[in-house]
Amino acid sequence: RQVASDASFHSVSFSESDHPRVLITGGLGQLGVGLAKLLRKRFGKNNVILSDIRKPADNIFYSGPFIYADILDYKNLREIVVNNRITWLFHYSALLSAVGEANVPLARAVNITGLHNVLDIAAEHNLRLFVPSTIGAFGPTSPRDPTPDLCIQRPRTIYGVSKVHAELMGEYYHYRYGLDFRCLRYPGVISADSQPGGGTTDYAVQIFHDAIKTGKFQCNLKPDTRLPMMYIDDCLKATLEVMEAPAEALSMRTYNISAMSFTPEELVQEVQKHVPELQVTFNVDEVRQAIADSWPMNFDDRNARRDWGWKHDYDLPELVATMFSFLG
Ligand code: AKB
Repeated sequence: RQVASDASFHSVSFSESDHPRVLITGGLGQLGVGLAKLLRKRFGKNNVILSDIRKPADNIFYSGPFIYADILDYKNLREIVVNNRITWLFHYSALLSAVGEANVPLARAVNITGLHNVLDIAAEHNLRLFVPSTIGAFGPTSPRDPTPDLCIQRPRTIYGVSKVHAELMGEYYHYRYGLDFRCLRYPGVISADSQPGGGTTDYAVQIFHDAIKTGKFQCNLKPDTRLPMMYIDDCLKATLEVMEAPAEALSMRTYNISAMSFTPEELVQEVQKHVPELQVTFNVDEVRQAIADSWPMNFDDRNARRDWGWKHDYDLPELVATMFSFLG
């Protein structure tokens, strides 16, 4: 009897463990809620835990498990991983480029010390770990058009420095301790139902809200500033795909991913096809402009396309039409 109940206990936990048990840190930023939705569809609602240090809105709280997790509190994070038998961790806590320049000590703590905690816990508990990197991991001495996976990386923002550090530390833990570290360098991400916070590419989200609300948009970058961009669904799709890719398909652990590149001028033209009366003025923010001028203009993602079949679905016209169909 004792043996039978033990066996049935094991068979239940075995079938549950067919799916990864996922934790998303920094889950209330631009990408976490959308990622949780995608992963819950695939792995089951209760296998995906969203976490943050902020209080979630009711709809987020009730749509699946949510937990308080402070990545700077090593014991709190370890307790969550252990108690919930986490097997995959998506580490989204970070201060973005512009807001990082406004508070360097906090950016250093969250983006670097927080990453160290996550890496140690992931290595100790044998987790598969995803850490997003960015076009911001490149700098003025990198080739900008296009920017390949492997080239000079000397970023001049604390955000960029912390992301190069994350790439190198994750790869080091992979080769030294066997950590299953996977990393994508994201372009600027454009989403309808979540807002970015404090990035250089934020203008490309704000324009949609302003076009609908006021018909007036003030752009904080120069009209000809070209940056790589991506619609959120493509970004989340790539993230899940690289996490599911068989290890032997990955010739590298950090990949550029790309979908399109545009300037504010080109985005305005496309937006005006939907809102012809939109009025645009340019009021350049010097900090953001200097950052953008040091970043890639076009991103070379051939390695991702070759190794694990990355393919984007949204170009500029589809992106703009989709944004208006959500917001309009
Ligand atoms: C930012 O602008 O800081 C981010 C990014 C490109 O990493 N959106």
